[in-house]
Amino acid sequence: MLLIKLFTRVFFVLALCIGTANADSAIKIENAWSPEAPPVAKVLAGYMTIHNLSDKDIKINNVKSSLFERVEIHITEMKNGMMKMVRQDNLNIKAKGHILLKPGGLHMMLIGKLKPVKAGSTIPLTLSFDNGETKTINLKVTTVPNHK
Ligand SMILES: [Cu+2]
Repeated sequence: MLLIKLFTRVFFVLALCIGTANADSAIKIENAWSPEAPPVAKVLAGYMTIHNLSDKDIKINNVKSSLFERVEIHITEMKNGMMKMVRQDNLNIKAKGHILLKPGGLHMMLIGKLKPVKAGSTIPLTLSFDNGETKTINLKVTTVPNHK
């Protein structure tokens, strides 16, 4: 009888541990925002901070939004004295590190707007990572920068 009780207890603790491990996410996204653009604009930008809380590097496989035809990750660079945007596929986030997407640097390029986007509303964005995680966040559409 005692043995059964003990076994039940051990099993319960084990189940609890597995449950916690599954609930833990390696990715944390903060300060997601998009500057308000004129209604005619078909392309918008998205900014945020993406943290990798795990001890392994994680790459961004894909980003999409139901309000846009497609989403790309770009970096703004100076090349031969010209500002140029370079597409960043499978962008890496170092173990225990983070990437900062902000005006003038790394950013999400939201291409081919399908519906009107007004200040005060949100843009849903779904990011998938090579650790198997998928995260859906909302970019706050605002005139006020939200980055730190
Ligand atoms: Cu861009």
